[in-house]
Amino acid sequence: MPDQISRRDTLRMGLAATSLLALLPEGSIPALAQGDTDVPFTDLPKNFNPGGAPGAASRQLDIRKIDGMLTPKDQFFTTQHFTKPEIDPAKYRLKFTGMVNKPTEFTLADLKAMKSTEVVHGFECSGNSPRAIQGLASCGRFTGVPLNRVLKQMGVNAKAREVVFFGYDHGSGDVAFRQQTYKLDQQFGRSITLENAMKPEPMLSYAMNGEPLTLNQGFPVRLVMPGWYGVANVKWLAEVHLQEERYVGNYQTRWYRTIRGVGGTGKDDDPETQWVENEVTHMQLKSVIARVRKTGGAHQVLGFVLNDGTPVKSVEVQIDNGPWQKATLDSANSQFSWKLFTYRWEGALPGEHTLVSRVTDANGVVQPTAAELSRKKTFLEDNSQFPRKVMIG
Ligand SMILES: Nc1nc2c(c(=O)[nH]1)N[C@H]1C(S)=C(S)[C@@H](COP(=O)(O)O)O[C@H]1N2
Ligand SMILES: [Mo]
Repeated sequence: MPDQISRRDTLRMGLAATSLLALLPEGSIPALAQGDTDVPFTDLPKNFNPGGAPGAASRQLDIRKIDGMLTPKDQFFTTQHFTKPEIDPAKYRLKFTGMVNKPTEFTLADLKAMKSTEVVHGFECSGNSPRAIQGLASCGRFTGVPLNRVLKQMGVNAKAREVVFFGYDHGSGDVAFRQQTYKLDQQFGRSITLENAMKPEPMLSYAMNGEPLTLNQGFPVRLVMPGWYGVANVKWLAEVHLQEERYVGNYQTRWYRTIRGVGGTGKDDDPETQWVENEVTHMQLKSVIARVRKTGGAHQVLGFVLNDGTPVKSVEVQIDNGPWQKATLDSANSQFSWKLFTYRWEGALPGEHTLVSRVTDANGVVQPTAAELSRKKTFLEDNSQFPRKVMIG
């Protein structure tokens, strides 16, 4: 019956077309065409050099160079407190100690032999801000073993509540106690609750973008904490220690905390003001304009969003205090990647312009302005809107 056949064929073709559509990248970053040029920013500090001197210990990402989801390993930002430990991969050991049923040591080969997973993880240092032109941020595809699988295999004592991660790096650090500051040898350590450690995301990672971690990124193994600030992602991982008590190491409870005024009229001396102190944990919702290119007859504004993994509702761009306009989120974005966005700017006139972006998440949280963050006394967790200045030629 030709009629039926043709109906079936039509149906099949329709299905094929639908599934093809689902694969087509909607709103992906338009590829650079020949003749496209970058528009210069006029808000950069003099002698702006985010890459630092060759071989410098710390490096920032030149966000004007972002052209895709993954940051190449030779551009990925890096920062740390001490010198970088050079570890012989053949001698590497990762120890699990404390309140585990079977204290265990893993070699790198042991970890690589386990079933692996991947996550695209975009993160920033909690000290990243407009002052650093937001260069303490990057995004990589990390491969490794889920921490919860290792903990479950080993068995955790029912009383354990805290999981502490120590790096192989250490050095002299300032440890404050009341009016005294001591210079003491410190091993880099950070902790999370056992509840957070048992979530699916934390990963013992040994590869980024399909290659072994670089020395800068924590070779041979680092903790990857999707949705958390950089500091939680302990590099050169040496030991995972389970305990019942809170861990109060220097880089947990003192260096990485934020002090904010809450309540009252907003004046510091208002007796109604409460000064709330918190540890630096999940990333605060932020968007950044990174790059502006002249392309065809218009300009393309490109930027990124960082947050804790909550779905993003919208990103908007405002030009010269005009109306907020919706930007397009990139189809390659995933829950814990940075979220790339573009905005097509039509009819830009020659001269200097101010561009700013703001992001809103699915819970209705809106990225604050700098003025709205004025009650935050300490400089970490600056997720304020970042107005940029560009010169159209
Ligand atoms: N072992 C160790 N891990 C560490 C640090 C450190 O000093 N030692 N610094 C943390 C901080 S403050 C940040 S922002 C990130 C930076 O990670 P990256 O160098 O891969 O970008 O590493 C974190 N992990
Ligand atoms: Mo950091």
